Amino acid sequence: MKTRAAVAFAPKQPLEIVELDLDGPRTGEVLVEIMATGICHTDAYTLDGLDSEGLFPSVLGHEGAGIVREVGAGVTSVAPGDHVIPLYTPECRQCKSCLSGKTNLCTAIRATQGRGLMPDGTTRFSHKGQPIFHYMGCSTFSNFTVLPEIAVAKIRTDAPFKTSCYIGCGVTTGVGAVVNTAKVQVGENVVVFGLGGIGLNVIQGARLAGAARIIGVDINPEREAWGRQFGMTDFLDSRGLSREETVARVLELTDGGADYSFDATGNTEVMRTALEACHRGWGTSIIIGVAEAGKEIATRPFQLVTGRNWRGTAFGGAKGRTDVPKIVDWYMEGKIAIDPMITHVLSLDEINRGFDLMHAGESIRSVVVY
Ligand code: NAD
Ligand code: AHE
Ligand code: ZN
Repeated sequence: MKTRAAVAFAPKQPLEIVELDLDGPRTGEVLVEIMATGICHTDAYTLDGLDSEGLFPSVLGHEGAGIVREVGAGVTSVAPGDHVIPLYTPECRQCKSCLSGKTNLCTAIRATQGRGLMPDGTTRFSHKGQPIFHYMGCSTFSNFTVLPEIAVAKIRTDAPFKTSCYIGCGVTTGVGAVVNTAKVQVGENVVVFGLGGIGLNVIQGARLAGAARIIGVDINPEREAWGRQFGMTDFLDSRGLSREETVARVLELTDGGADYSFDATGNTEVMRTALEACHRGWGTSIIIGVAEAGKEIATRPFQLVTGRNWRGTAFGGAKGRTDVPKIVDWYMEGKIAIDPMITHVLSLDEINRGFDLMHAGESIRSVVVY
């Protein structure tokens, strides 16, 4: 079949809206009509050539929601007409990682996914006879895409696509980092670095968990009002502050340091600040941000010797097929907010504007509606 898609033909170039050929679903695969997709900073990072796994030409996008239109042989868990959210972290329920109960990082198809291919080692997309790579196993910047069955979460049919697509990455990542990875307890102090599409969801996750102080740190002063809207109690404008000054301010506000800090910037210097802003003896810093290829984190080992912990989280530690439908329920029941964070709704033809708005700090989330 044919599908309209925004294709990343080369790094640092605007996406091009073209018609692609799309092969139908094979055994264990499903064809999904994407109804809406968010634009996450990770898409921008890959488009900017900063991802060590980045491949071109490819169809980016990993934060979508849509409807199953066709299923391949052997597919039993979803059927045409089902509403689904694509999962860049699938859940096979059979691999060592899924069975461990210790991680959400299913390994069933990670190797081919990282090479921009379906599990059988081929791509379903092509343009003028040339193969086009998949991205994060999702490629939601295409109106139609093919996904492995284990990489779709079936969701309720009354959830609007325009907002629930954000659960495909940003909402689940931010809220999940708090409730699944950190497991923040009532009365604990939380510090969030970077109040964008992910960090604001960390804030609302911290509020949900009953955190006492929720401190937001950003270099964009306009993010203060955004943070307060979702439960932030204190804001620190870190423009012009050294690491030591930022840490000192957090220690003052928290009586010695954060119980949990979160990096939602992807900046390795900020990651160090976030670790050092943790409470001596027990504070844990959780890295959410994705750093550009070649960057490394550093700190004095003394920071860890004296009881601070450094951890990371992908997709908020959520097991996609199990947890995503529950997060959709939380949204539909009003436990978490999504609508105000969708600041811009665009057509596929306008998708490059979504990247510009993100880089200019003018959007929280832009969503493309097909
Ligand atoms: P975003 O662009 O919406 O937000 C980033 C925020 O960080 C902005 O408010 C910006 O002003 C702020 N910021 C930038 N530099 C800063 C600094 N030096 N100090 C303080 N604040 C600073 O991006 P997003 O979509 O929220 O994504 C945030 C990060 O999370 C990205 O690195 C993205 O790739 C990553 N991410 C990771 C996962 C995961 O599973 N681990 C999932 C989604 C996104
Ligand atoms: N490909 C990059 C790493 C990118 C990365 O860490 N991705 C996160 C999701 S970001 C969503 O917006 C993730 O899920 N990581 C786990 C995984 O298996 O990819 C690199 O550095 O090579
Ligand atoms: Zn993302």
